[in-house]
Amino acid sequence: MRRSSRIRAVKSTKSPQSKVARRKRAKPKRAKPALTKPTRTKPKRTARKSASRSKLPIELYYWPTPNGWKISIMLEECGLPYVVRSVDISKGEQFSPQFLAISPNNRMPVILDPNGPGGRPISVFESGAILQYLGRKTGQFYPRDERARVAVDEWLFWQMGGLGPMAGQANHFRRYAPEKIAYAIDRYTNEVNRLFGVMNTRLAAREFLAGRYSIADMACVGWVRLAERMGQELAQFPHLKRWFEAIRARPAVKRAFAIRVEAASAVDMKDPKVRAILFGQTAR
Ligand SMILES: N[C@@H](CCC(=O)N[C@@H](CS)C(=O)NCC(=O)O)C(=O)O
Repeated sequence: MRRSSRIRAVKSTKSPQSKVARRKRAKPKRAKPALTKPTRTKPKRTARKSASRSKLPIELYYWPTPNGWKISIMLEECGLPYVVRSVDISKGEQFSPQFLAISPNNRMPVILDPNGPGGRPISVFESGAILQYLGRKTGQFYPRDERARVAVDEWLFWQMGGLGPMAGQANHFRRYAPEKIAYAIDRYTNEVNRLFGVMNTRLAAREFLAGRYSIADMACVGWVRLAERMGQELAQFPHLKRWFEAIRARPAVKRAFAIRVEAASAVDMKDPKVRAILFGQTAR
């Protein structure tokens, strides 16, 4: 398994919260501070606590799909230390109570940042919210200037509400549906084709979707990577192809795409047990 130098481990996520909980439980009891300097005791301890938290890596709850890649790309681009916790969605790990506590929609990706706002831990679910959070945290790939930020948000939300869901449905009806329903296949394949065309037009006059490389590009690139599965030929979209090749060649993106989760390569989407977990979900 090839790993980024910044990634410490790929671990299963039976208990996403337990690490934080353990950390709290394991904290040794400190001796009561001397009474001579009572006012200095608390701020000193707080500063020490957040300084040690700032050294802890971000935990990325992950499975290798376009939604997962968005976040591994951003973490790699920002040079943030992180560990990958695999969430085996083919085995139903997304439904464990511990995971639901940080991801109420039972979907990955999720991040757990030990050094969140105020120096305290925070978890974030929904890939768009995670990208914005990391962009604000690091000041990278998410401009502060309001006009530039609006442009990034437009394309980020365009991906979240359009490209991602439509590509997901195209993939489902083309590859996983038990019957080949021509109407559904055409509807979603055509819609992805239209959306690729929108990107292609946008990229005719710009290097990246919002001008400069940003979280909006990171959100979209994984879906373009899987163009064939959605019945698309990149040759039909020359500007999109140029954009995709430029992003794919970035060292951080190469590292993110190189993260291997062995269990994911072994998943058989024809296995009735896997299909029962992933498809036909209803309210619980
Ligand atoms: N809107 C969510 C979508 C995430 C999503 O759909 N994740 C899929 C994998 S790509 C998942 O966790 N699926 C688990 C399941 O279907 O039970 C986001 O952008 O974070």
